[in-house]
Amino acid sequence: MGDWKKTSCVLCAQNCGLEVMVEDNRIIKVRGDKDNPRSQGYTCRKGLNIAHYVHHGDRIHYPMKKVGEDYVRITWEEAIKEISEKILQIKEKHGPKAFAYAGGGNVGGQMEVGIGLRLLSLLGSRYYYSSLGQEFSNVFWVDGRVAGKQGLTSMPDSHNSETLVAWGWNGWMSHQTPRTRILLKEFANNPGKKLIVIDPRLSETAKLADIHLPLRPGSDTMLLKAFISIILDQGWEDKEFISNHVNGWGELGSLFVGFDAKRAVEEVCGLDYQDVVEVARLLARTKSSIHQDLGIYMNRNSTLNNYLLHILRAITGRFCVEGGQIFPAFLYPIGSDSDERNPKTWRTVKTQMFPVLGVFPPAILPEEISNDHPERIRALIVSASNPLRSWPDTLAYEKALADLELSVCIDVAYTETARHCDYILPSVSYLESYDTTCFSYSYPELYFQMRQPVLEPISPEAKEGSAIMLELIKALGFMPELPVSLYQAGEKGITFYLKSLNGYLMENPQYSRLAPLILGETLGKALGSVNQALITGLLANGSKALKAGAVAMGYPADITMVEKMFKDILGHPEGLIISKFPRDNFQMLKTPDKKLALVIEELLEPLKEATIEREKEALKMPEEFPLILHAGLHIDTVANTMIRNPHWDKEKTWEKMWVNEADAARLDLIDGEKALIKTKTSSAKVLVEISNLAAPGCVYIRHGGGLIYEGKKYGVNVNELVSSTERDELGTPLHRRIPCRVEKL
Ligand SMILES: Nc1nc2c(c(=O)[nH]1)N[C@H]1C(S)=C(S)[C@@H](COP(=O)(O)OP(=O)(O)OC[C@H]3O[C@@H](n4cnc5c(=O)[nH]c(N)nc54)[C@H](O)[C@@H]3O)O[C@H]1N2
Ligand SMILES: Nc1nc2c(c(=O)[nH]1)N[C@H]1C(S)=C(S)[C@@H](COP(=O)(O)OP(=O)(O)OC[C@H]3O[C@@H](n4cnc5c(=O)[nH]c(N)nc54)[C@H](O)[C@@H]3O)O[C@H]1N2
Ligand code: SF4
Ligand SMILES: [Mo]
Repeated sequence: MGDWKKTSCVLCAQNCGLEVMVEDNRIIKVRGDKDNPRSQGYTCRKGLNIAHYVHHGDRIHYPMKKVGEDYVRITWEEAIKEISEKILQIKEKHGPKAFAYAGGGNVGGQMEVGIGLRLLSLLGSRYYYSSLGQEFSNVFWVDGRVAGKQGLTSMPDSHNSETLVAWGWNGWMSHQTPRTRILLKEFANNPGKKLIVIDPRLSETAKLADIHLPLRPGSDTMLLKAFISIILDQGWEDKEFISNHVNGWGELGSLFVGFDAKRAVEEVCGLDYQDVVEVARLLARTKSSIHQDLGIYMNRNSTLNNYLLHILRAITGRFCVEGGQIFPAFLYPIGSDSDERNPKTWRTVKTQMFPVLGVFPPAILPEEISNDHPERIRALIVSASNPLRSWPDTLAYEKALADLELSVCIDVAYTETARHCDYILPSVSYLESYDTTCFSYSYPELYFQMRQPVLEPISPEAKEGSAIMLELIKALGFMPELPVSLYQAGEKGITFYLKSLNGYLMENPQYSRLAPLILGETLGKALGSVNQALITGLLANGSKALKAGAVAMGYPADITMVEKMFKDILGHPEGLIISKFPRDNFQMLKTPDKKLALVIEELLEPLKEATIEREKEALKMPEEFPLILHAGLHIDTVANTMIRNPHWDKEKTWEKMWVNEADAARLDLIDGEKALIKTKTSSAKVLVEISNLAAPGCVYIRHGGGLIYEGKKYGVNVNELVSSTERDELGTPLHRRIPCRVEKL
């Protein structure tokens, strides 16, 4: 028998603690890890199937290069040399704007991003694209204004709420909060707690709801405005909270006066007015929190809706309070602020798009590559992301990759994207390396887990993504000659090393911006892992609040803190609490006065213009495409594109399209037959499944279909059906509202 080893699931952002039994370097059993302080033994079906993520027939075993239509094996030396030479040629000829970096990390690990972004900036470019730019841009942008920093997004403190609103979130399937199913069952069974689901369909989560508001798809703006006006009309707003913690309400409040909530609710949203009034009361008068998700994020009016959600929470006094919306603690932020009002913020050459949180939206990338602007993107490094299955408009992406002068894919698997790149470089998987993510939010205690390898590298030649990036940086000549003493310092413990590094940087201030690279290179050698070295760097650069909280827990207040904490981290592969943040959650705000800055000038006009008449008109579907395609359900047979062996999905959901009974009857569709779905972009054959989970007027295809495994394609890649131009003002795709029609075959 093998041993149980502690790790975590890497298949969604929850990173639940797992224990795996390993025999002959294979995972043979999996169970939830009760010792993990955050997930406490919780797992879902996907976590229990994690072996499929590492053991499958499409792992990449060595560097490869495309020659004609085939890939040939090359050595690491050849790969790094050829890629860096090509980069230098492109830089020389076309300048820094020719480079883009995509991905670099996903829900399982992000240590590579720190090095990848520095490579990009050493080349002189800021064109970083990631999946964050196709779901969170709108909320991150709104947070930048209201909370004072992009990406400073509040999380529902749902385990302590009395009312939980699931708004465009199907938590039963997608999780997105610790121990979700336990939480949802608690709400369903406890008469003192109310679960409200705002979703056009009777989702698995809606089936558990105390009140389900099956609103007309896309009518969320009207419902939000209605909630706010009802609360104001009833005098239910929290006046004390508003006067103590909110700036700008005086100016905003008048915009809701005279809004005909009843008419909006009944005529636009198609809901029962009394139900809506009751939910407004629960929002205002109980400990409420709201979890919004892709039904809001990837939908029309996303920026405005996120803004209205902030207004709703602020006037009901739900920010920074127990059971409300909490700004979580973190070791490192999810990204760095990029305010588009600053003239130094880059825009793209073709679409003139700006980044949010330093991230450009994937929907524009094909256009930024396939054009004839002299400064178009010509070289792309993509890592830990699978644009050809995950990002909108697969066909445009295929063309774009072919248009590049250099494309490099770093992955663990021979993915749909890898198959279109000039070079494929093998990374060790998240279960074969040290890594961590910033998504495992907690508050006020800062939970942290550094995953430790539970398997030997399955491909002996595979490396950490961060180490690969570092190799490229060295080959490009960006790394100075470092003194041997710095390499040796790493052997003498982390404290000694950090002092030596500080000394070196004091003497060589010109290299300060290279600090993480130097750390990764020198301490990384000593520790045998660049990622581990980077984590010590994150600890050393932790915020004041983090350090004060660590000292309060007994960590030393000087530079020795890092070594002590790092030892504890290594000694707790199940994760641990490393700091306690101030209980006063308002202190987490980045606005100068620690108040919520509720006025966003740019959104005042759109807010006024969102009238009942205009919304009614805007919600009409075009005659040619009368149905709404929900392009990508996140159900429990999907793990984004992380699991490659299709056979773990016994229900073969990759070929299905869900449709409700009335629509099926109208379209003369029979359960189990093939039908044709057509969008403005393309068409596909799908297997009809008639289901009461589907809302009238909508059809559903899961996310992550179209997998190519061992040369065979499985089902529909829904991103082939969407155009990259179906996006909003921040570049977010409208995947929850793709006009389509379905035809009987
Ligand atoms: N099993 C599983 N879990 C996952 C993932 C996975 O691949 N598989 N992926 C993870 C990731 S990266 C993410 S981002 C999350 C996504 O998690 P979710 O956002 O929960 O995923 P969706 O399946 O898109 O569910 C969105 C819900 O919004 C509803 N909706 C659609 N249109 C509207 C509308 O107009 N208004 C409202 N109010 N609601 C609407 C849909 O009916 C649907 O129930 O899941 C994570 N968890
Ligand atoms: N149409 C449509 N498209 C969608 C969605 C939708 O609802 N509809 N959902 C979107 C959402 S919310 C998200 S978050 C994205 C996710 O899309 P992506 O950013 O593509 O993320 P993943 O599919 O999780 O994984 C990406 C890649 O990481 C690789 N990988 C796994 N482990 C490692 C590792 O250790 N190192 C390296 N280098 N690579 C590794 C995997 O093999 C995979 O190729 O998809 C989005 N795409
Ligand atoms: S997929 Fe998410 S919820 Fe399921 S076990 Fe993994 S981390 Fe936990
Ligand atoms: Mo996501």
